[in-house]
Amino acid sequence: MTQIKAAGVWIGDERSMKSLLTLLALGLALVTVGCKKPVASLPAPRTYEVKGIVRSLNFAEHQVIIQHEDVPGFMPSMTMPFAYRSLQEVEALSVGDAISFRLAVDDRNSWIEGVRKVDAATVNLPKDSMPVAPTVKVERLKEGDALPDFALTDDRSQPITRATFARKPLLLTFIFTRCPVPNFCPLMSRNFAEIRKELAEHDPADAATAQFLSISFDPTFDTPERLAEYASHIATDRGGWHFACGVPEEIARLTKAFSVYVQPESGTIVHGLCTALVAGDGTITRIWRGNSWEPSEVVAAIRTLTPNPNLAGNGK
Ligand SMILES: [Cu+2]
Repeated sequence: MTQIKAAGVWIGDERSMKSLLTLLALGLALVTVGCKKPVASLPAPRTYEVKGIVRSLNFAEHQVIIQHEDVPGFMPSMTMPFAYRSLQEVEALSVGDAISFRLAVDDRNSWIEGVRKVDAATVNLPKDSMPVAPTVKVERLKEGDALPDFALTDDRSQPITRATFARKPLLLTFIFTRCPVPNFCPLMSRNFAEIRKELAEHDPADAATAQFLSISFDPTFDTPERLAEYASHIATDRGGWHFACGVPEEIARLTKAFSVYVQPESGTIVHGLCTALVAGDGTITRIWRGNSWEPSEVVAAIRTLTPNPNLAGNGK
């Protein structure tokens, strides 16, 4: 079951995906029965019929980047990554193909299904839609590199820099509070909350030491006040968890350093994801890209940075 991702991103070949899907369905059914609700009451995902143009294919991360039409009642036309569940439906696609698909959204995930090629003339993109940003080659920070210094402001309106987190393990990620896609920024924040909960339950010393930083790449909207409001919905106790904003140049510098694709478009932001673990000496020890990582693997990585003889052998 370790291969099942909370994000609904699938690892493995399609047969194992199917069996995993079955296991997940069974697991959900059991949980639901445990909650004394009939299986049939599992909320059905909301679905939207959408058309768009394939802009990129990322089979490694189980995503198709699609420039899509307006999705009335959900989001405006934009170019963004979509998770798929059936490789069969997308493996024959090429960049530039016009497609129709069903966008399914539930509380935790969004994905596309029923993908079909259609006549490009039937795809209704806004006339002023911006061209897709070229993929710029950037020098990525790698595992083993030093965390660059930065100057940000947190949700308590306090200045924070690399020195704020010195000598303590730091887990950082990039989000924006208006993100409408449940398995992107909202998932990152849920995962951080889960990691903190796991640490607090099993390794109180680690929980007290580890620091967390969610950096917004929406500098014109995410003010310290908005971040504080957002944070209050995510964690009641957020000691050691900072939500940060900064001037656009500083945010751009950081997102580029961590190779987080950020493209403002049609009132929202098309973006990638990057989560990094920094050791107390400032070394970036791990980088997770995308949304398919598990809180438990991050917890394990944090534990390796906080050797505490009193907790040796506490492998829970
Ligand atoms: Cu997002």
